[in-house]
Amino acid sequence: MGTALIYDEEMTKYKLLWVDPACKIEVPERLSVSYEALVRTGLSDRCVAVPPREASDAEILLVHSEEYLEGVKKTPHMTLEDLKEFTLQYGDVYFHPNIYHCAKLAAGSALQLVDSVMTGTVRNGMALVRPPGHHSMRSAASGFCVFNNVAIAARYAKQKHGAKRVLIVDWDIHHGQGVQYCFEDDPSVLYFSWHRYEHQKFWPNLRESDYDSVGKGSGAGFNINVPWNKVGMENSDYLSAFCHVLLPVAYEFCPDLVLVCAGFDSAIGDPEGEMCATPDIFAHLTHLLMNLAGGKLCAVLEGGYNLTSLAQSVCQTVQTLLGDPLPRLANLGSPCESALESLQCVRSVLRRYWPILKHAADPPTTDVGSRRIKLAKAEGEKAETAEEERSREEKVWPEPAERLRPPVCSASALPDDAACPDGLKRLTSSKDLGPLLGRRIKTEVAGDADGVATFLRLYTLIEKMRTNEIGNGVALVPDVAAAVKCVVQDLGSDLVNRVLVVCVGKEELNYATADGKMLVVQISGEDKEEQKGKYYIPMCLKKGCGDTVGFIQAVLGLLLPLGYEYDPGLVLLSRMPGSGVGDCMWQQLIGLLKGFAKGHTLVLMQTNDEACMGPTASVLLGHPAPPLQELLTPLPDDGDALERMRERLQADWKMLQTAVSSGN
Ligand code: X5A
Ligand code: ZN
Repeated sequence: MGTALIYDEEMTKYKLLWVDPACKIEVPERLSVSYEALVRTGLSDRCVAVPPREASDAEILLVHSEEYLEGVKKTPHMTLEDLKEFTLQYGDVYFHPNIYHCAKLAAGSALQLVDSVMTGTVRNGMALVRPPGHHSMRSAASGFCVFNNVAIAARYAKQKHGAKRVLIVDWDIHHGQGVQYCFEDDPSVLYFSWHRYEHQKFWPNLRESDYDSVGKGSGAGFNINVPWNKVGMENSDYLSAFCHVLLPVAYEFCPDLVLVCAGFDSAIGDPEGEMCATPDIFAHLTHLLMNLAGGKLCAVLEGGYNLTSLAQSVCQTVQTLLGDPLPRLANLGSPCESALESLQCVRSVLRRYWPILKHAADPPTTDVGSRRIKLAKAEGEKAETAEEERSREEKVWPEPAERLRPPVCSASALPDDAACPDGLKRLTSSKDLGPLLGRRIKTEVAGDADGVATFLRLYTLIEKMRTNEIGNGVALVPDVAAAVKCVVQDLGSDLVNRVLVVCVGKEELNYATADGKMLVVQISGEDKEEQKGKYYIPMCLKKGCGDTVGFIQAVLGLLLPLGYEYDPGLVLLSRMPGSGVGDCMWQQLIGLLKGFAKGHTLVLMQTNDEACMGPTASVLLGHPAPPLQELLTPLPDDGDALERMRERLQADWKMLQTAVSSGN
């Protein structure tokens, strides 16, 4: 099950033929440098090359009007003057004698990708296309776009492959108004877009790009706009939007297919977006979507105008689709006030439609909407100073770090009589512990044969992860609680800098974790006493871990943001026997946690809990987790508990914030 890559040099063969400052950034090199970067890094060789094809008239008409298609069809035969005139009826777009051909190939590429993914030829894939699509409307070209590639692909997936629900994630920095208009009243297609908005001052300057456009009629709630009202948004702002808005809704929506309007003008250095998120953020955005829809994900290129940033971002995306370990996102800042205001607004309008967001806070008290008009009036058309222009163009950022696949993906450390799942490498416990650890084992677990065996199994796995000889691993131990204690007290901090300890189920964890070397997050059905300090976070679910919606709510809203802010060097996931967590939820949890610590996840399970070895091994080996079906309405108590936890912790953990700080 591979990753498809669609590219054809033909789509570089059109360009702007006259002077138009608004269009000069949309150049053929966008495509060639992206592809060359994939070739240079060896990524393209690891993909399945799928050829594009032309979309048929019937396919284009799934989204566009006959009059519009007929109009575009004439462009290959037009004179330069006619092309200019034809172009004039639309905004920020240009035509060229070869663009109709390329536009058919771009839309057809998206369809080829959908076919490859929906038939199971590949697991996922990316199409590098020009022209982009998300601005084009039923009867109009717009913003460099001729046909709406992704919108056509969504309709096609429904019609040809029977997809019931399609999620479109538009991480391009412009609002894909064409996609919004296409599916506004359609509950079978959920459209999420974040975009530079600046209270309507940024192109395409539409009132309906704001957070309160949630869809119409039966499609109400299925259109999600996150307007960015300031430039300079960072990784933490993007991740917050995913954790606190998109992912909860996406899990509740439960798509059969994920389409990404993959524009990279949302990355640092882009002259259009002017944002500050680094190219490696796209590895995480991609990863966070890869456990939806059983992994069926199709990314289709949209914008991206800084050639360096674009090529790096494309590589990060494709490398993630291929399953390579995720880069660590060090020094994640806290989301900015403006981003939080947007998230608070959009969460508050969505809570009526999505039970999983039911507990979201009220909108901010200051009226964000009125600011739109006021600001637009006050600032007007402010000319950019030379200084501002320079600072916009001279952004520098480090090249993304190499993402090395370990020689062994997954390993196991098991008792001799336990079977090892296919694909996992069975390790025999190392005996060579070095002088320090040798001393510890003598003093602390002497005489306890089980304790010694556990210690050796964990040590062997952790040590091999630390040196990147193995990616992840699973250990079967006689007593999970004792094993966690062993890591927390004896092993963890000697070997790894920060360990994120995730405990599923009841477990006595009465040892100090105050120094930040460990962060313990526990999800259980047990009522826990009040949280002690910053590094021990017990989340109690009223109906226990079998309550899938409560569980995923806690994972997305609490565990993920904490994990991103903590940036662990190792994740220890322990499963208490009888926790009640369902297999699918367990697999989703492992899948999501693999985004931390370069994929170094150590799963601890009890020897008599072997039944879930298969599902565990499957996700550790890189197979997508099965979708969580039929999420029920979460218990109000759990929502409240989550909110109280957030309230209590957000001073220490900035990524937990979902609203502006009180007083604003
Ligand atoms: C696909 C895309 C941008 C159009 C900007 C027009 N279009 N000012 O990024
Ligand atoms: Zn764009």
